[in-house]
Amino acid sequence: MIKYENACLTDNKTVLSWIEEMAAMTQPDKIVWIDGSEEQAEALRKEACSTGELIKLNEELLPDCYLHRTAVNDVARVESRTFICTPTKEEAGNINNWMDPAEMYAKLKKLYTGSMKGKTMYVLPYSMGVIGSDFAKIGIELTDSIYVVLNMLIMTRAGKKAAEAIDDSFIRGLHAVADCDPENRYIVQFPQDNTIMSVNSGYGGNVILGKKCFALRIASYLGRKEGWMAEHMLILGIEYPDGSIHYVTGAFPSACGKTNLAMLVPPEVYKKQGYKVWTVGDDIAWLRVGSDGRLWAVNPEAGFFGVAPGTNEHSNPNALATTKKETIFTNVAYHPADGTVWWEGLTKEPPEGLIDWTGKPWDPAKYNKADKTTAAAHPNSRFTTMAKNCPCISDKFDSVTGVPIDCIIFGGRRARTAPLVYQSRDWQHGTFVGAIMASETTAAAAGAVGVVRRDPMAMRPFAGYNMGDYFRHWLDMGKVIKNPPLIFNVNWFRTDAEGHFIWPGFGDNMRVVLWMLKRAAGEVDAVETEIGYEPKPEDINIEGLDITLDTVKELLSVDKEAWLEDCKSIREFFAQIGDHVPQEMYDELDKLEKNLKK
Ligand code: OXD
Ligand code: MN
Repeated sequence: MIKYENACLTDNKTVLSWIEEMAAMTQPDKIVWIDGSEEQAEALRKEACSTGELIKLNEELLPDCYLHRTAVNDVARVESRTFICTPTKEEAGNINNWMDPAEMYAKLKKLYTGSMKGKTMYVLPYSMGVIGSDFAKIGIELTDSIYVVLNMLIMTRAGKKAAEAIDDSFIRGLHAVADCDPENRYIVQFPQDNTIMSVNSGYGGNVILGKKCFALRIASYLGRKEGWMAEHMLILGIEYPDGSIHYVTGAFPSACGKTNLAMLVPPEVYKKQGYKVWTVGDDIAWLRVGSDGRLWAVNPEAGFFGVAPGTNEHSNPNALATTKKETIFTNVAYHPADGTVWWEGLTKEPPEGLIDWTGKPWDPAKYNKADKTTAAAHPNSRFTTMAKNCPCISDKFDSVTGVPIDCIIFGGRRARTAPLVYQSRDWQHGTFVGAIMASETTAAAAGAVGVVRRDPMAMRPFAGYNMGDYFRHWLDMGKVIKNPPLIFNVNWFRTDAEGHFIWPGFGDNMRVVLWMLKRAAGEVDAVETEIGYEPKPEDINIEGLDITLDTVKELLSVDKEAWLEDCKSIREFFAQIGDHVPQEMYDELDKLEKNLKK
């Protein structure tokens, strides 16, 4: 029998024997249950400050905020070391890394054995979703990192109440920092075993197991099995002057401004009419069909794990305001003179005397914008912050039913191909529109088109099973959603011949979202094009903007040659996914090509 340092929060035998087995393997000195109390969290923060794991920031300027630095070789999710270990490779598909589960368990066992010697194992029960709601799922993360515990306390609903809701279907997560050896770093999902194992990393996305590992990879697998959807989507509510609120979800690959859209500030023209925006989620949506036949969404998380660089008063004042208290900053720059933090883009000029994200004095003279390695904050530096502190958090954030969705928005970063917005003809076409999502790097100054990365529904790194079967699940869901949301694609990043962005973006994206909501309400006509329905240019409100109707026409133009080229790359990508791609996706592709060649 193992000895717990404090009261055990469950007597569930499956849980206890799993903890026993994991403890026998990792051999911690102590085992501590995390109860979610402020006293325990505060004691852990103090302990982490005493060892240097955390640095306490200025209590006046940033109350209850801390800085953490990861190892320099451990600063991002590592897709190359992330595995989906299903019994057969076919179940995981060609897009995921796969290894035979028995082989992977044996490999991991070696890495975990004795890895917690001299350390404490924390047992953290948590819920993704509001405890007690139909959506909620319970997990337990075992970790040897206080940083992980404190992040999970922000990002999930963790502690005693979650422990009370545990049953045998709980998701098992084991995390050990071990030697933080990148050559032996593994982030592994065993979907059939409800199990996540992460070793040799201390960085957010690899170790905050409730987030990508559970709420997307494992949950997408469970969603398919149980008839719901786990998606990499923000959830946003738009309040009209009459007080009604209409909700949309949006899936975007990284670097497309997803957190900014989730917390957008309405342009003046709408603000003065009384429009407001409410954030339900910035990263993950769990979606179920309601008894009214509509699709309902919850955000299973309790916090935001956002990218810091580029966040400022202009780009995202709501996110910035959220980080002003009870926040953990990871790999940002430190300003010892006043105990605050800084990152590129926070202010025009950096304060003097910064310590860079690696802990060394930063020399601004050596900073070169084009070379990210010279930055004071790591380009993927983060804030972990509480949703409840967000000024525009929705009052439905804690709702057990979630919110009904009128529109699903897909988007990517395309210099030329995708127009500002288009609507799919129906659910099947909408699934295709999501399946062909892509983002490309743009050499902005030269206007050159960069490399295209296909990222279906922004789920490429997060689908817990074969991508072809994931498309099939979307099609199947379409058959049971009687009143489905409309599906759109947007591109905020269209450039002119000189490579300048044409659309202002940020809060002005609301102008496009409002057109979508009008479509959903049947209040506005659209023009049928080769790729789907587009707005009449005059239906995009440009009042107060520095652009003309001609610019909107340009933003909506369809470059048939570029699209036909794109079709070739889509066909190659579908071939890469393999023979699980549903025939319906090829039918849509054929139709698109035919339309473009007409
Ligand atoms: C994230 C990501 O951190 O998508 O949200 O990478
Ligand atoms: Mn994400």
